Amino acid sequence: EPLVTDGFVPYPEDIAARYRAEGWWTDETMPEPLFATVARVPGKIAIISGDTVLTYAELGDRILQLAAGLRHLGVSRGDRVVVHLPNIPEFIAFVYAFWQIGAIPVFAPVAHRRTEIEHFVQVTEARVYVTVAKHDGADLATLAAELKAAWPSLEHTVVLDEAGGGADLDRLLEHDPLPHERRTLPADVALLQMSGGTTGRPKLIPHTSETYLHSVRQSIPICGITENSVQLTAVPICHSMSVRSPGFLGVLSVGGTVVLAPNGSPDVVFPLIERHGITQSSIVPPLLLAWLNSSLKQQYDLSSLESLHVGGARLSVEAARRVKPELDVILQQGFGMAEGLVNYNRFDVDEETSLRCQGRPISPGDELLLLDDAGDPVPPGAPGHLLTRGPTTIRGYYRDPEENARSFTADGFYRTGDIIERYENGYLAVVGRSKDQINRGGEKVAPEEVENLILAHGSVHDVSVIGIPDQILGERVKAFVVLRAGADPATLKLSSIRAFLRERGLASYKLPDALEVVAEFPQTAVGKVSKRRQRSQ
Ligand code: J2J
Repeated sequence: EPLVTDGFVPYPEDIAARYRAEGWWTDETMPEPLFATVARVPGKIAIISGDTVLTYAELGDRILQLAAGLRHLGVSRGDRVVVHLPNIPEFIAFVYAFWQIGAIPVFAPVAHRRTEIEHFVQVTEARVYVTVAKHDGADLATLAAELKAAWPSLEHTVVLDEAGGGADLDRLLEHDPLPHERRTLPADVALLQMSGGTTGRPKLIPHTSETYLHSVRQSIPICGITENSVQLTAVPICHSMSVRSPGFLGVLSVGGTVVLAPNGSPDVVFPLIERHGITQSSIVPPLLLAWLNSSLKQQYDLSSLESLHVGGARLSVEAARRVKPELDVILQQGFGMAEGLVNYNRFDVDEETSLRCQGRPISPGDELLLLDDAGDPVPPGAPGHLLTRGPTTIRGYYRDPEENARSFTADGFYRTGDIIERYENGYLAVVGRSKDQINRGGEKVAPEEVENLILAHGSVHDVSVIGIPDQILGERVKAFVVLRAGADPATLKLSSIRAFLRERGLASYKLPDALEVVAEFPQTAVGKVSKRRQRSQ
């Protein structure tokens, strides 16, 4: 029997039937492609992270042992669990262990703090929270204890030490491994991913094995992933680019090797590329720029690198042009969204397309609409609002009917908030955005979320948060603030607002990079804050 997850918007039955008949949705659940590889090439290396090297057999055993420990805690099919880990092998082991027992992991970026994590626990009624004791100076062990005390649904916390081990892990590993059997169905909700967000709270994206594995299977050949691939994970591991585009799911389903880096800075990743013969990585534009601009480039042998998938934010044509001559790799631009749709440039495109476009859809089932402001289709090459529907794209956010009424049309198209052009050759270019969101080097910030927290500051009467241009990140976060009558302007420095937001437990990438105190905000004709005019000030 399929699992009924309340708050999940199902696909209409005729459409689901079509996706299955076309072979886009298959009879596979999340762990099965990996365990097929474990059976095929048990001795091959699956994951490398620092000094840790795991073969497929070891990874498979580790997952089944963890699955047994989690089952022993009473975790079972349909339970929501929050996984909040850095780029360490335990991220992969835990999400597969949860999939193995049919639980639904929420992929929480490790940069998230109390505000975001508490929201996820509350909305999903999570039963388990998995994290590390400390990250980037934050005491997550204390956060785990506080959340457990505050939220009755949260029965178990697993706090790993910084190396990924510790007593909590040892306890989970005390049991005999669970046999690898199917405990969930392909149409069950398999995971919840965070959306970029435009509202006060991050929204959650429910994917099933059917939608997610279709995306992975399509990505594998387009990104050239084979059993000889050695993939570098240099952006946060919970991001779609690291998970499924083509991600560790892609690599582990064909028997390649995944190398985890704690971050993407050249001094960290160049030695890894040389040492492990990295062939592919999916990265965001600021990382690509850091690699291009690094003087370390000459000191390491980067010749194993074949292709770089660059996406998540706009890449300038100038930077794109430098990739081939300076790094001698294929630049594969992509434009995707955690909600589903993914586009990549194919390896055989002409040079201009590879520099200027961000791909075309990966699934023959993807439907794209490009509409003008009045809702009419635009001609080829003209900018339009992108709406999409298809076998990798969700029909609604998790437990959020109000947002769904805004973000999805009655016939199930997702309003991406992106403005794109589509050319005669089928390739797309992202040219703008209509949603109120800041894309800070690929990390998405919802102004409203930051504004709501700043409004709680005693000196603040009103606030407006916008994105301002940045050479490296593309955009940075700026807050305009109107002081409360009588408030002391000296209490409102950028550093004090940042400290205030940190104390409230907001992820650091959302903190304002700039602050300006103003007497009033520019208004639109209807008396709303004109963010457009603030941007041009
Ligand atoms: C401009 N904006 C872009 C690009 C995404 C693969 C690749 C990326 C993501 C991702 C992903 C862009 N140029 N090349 O999930 O699987 C902006 C758009 C989009 C939003 C989605 C994947 N590539 N964007 O970035 O959910 O605004 O997914 O709607 O994080 O990023 O963000 P996210």
